Amino acid sequence: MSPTEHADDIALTVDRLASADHVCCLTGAGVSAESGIPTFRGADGFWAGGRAQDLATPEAFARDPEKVWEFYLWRRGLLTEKKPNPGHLALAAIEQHVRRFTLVTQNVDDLHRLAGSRNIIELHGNLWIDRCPACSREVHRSIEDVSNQIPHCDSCGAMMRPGVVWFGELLPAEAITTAQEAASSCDIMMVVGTAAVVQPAASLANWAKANGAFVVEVNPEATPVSHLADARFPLPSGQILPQIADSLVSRATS
Ligand code: BJW
Ligand code: ZN
Repeated sequence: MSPTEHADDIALTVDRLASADHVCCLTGAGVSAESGIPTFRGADGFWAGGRAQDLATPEAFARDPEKVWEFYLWRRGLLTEKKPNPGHLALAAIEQHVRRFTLVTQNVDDLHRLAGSRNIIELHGNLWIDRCPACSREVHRSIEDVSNQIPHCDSCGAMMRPGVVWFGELLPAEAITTAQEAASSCDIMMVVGTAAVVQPAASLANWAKANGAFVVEVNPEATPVSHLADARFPLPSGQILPQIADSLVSRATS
C-alpha cells in the first residue's frame, strides 16, 4: 500500500475519532488473523471443514463432550504461542486518545485485553473460562494453567464446559444490552475483521447507522454491512489501524 492510498479516508476517520464523544468498535476473528489464529469462515478457518455444527452447539456438547473439549483444549494450546498484533495494539492506543471507547468483541481469545484494551465487552464469552453446566461455577484459566485434561467442577463434580457462546444459545444479557446501548449512542462505529453474518452481533452496525453514527469498516473482503460504511478500508487490520492510531495520537500530542 502506498502512503497516500486511503489518505483521505484515514484523515476523515481521524477527524471523526478526535471529535467523537463515544466510539464503539465491533471486532471479529479477522483482527486476530495476523496473530496467526485462524478465522472461522476463511479458506483455512475453523469451520472450513464444515465443523461448526459438530463443535459449536450445545447439541454437539451433549452428544460428544470429549470431541468438543478436544477442539477447545487444542485452541487454548494454540493461543499460548500467540500474541496481540499491531491491529489489537492500535485499538488499545485509540481507546487512550478518544473521550469514550467501547470495544465489543466476538472474539474469545483474550488478545484485546493482552494488547491493553480496557473497556471490553465479550459477546461470545472467553475461551479461558470453564463453566459448570450443573451449578454455574466459573473458573478462569490462565495461559500458565493450560492442560489437556477435561475439567470437572470442584463444587459438584460435573464435567465443565467451555465458557463460550454456541449457536442457539443466548448471549450474556449484560454484554448484549451494553453493546446495543453503545451501538445506539456512539458517534462512530468501527467494524473490524468480522464477516458480519452471526446475529445479534452483526446487527450492531445497523443499529449504529440507524442512530446516525459514522461507520468505518476494516476488512479485506466485502460483508453484508459494507454498504453502511462511510469509510471502508479493504485491508488487513494490522496494516490500516496503526496508521489511523498514529495519526490520531500525533494530532492529540501536537
Ligand atoms: C480480516 C483479516 C485481517 C481476515 N484484517 N479482517 C437471525 C437470523 C438468522 C439466524 C439467527 C438470527 N438470530 C440468531 C440467529 C442464530 C445464530 C446466527 O446468527 N446464525 C447465523 C449464522 C445465520 N445466532 C445465534 O445462535 C446466537 N444466539 C442467539 O442469537 O440466541 C437467540 C436465538 C437463537 C436462535 C435463533 C434465534 C435467536 C449465538 C451466536 C454464537 C456464535 N458463536 C461462535 C462460536 C464461539 C465459540 C468459539 O470460538 O468456538 O462465535 S460462531 C463464530 O462466528 C464465533 C465468532 O465470534 C462468530 C463470528 O465470526 P467472525 O468473527 O465474523 O469470523 P469469520 O471467520 O466469519 O470472519 C472473519 C472476517 O475477517 C472475514 O470477513 C475476513 O474477510 C476478515 N479478515 N483476515 C481484517 N487481517
Ligand atoms: Zn458444578
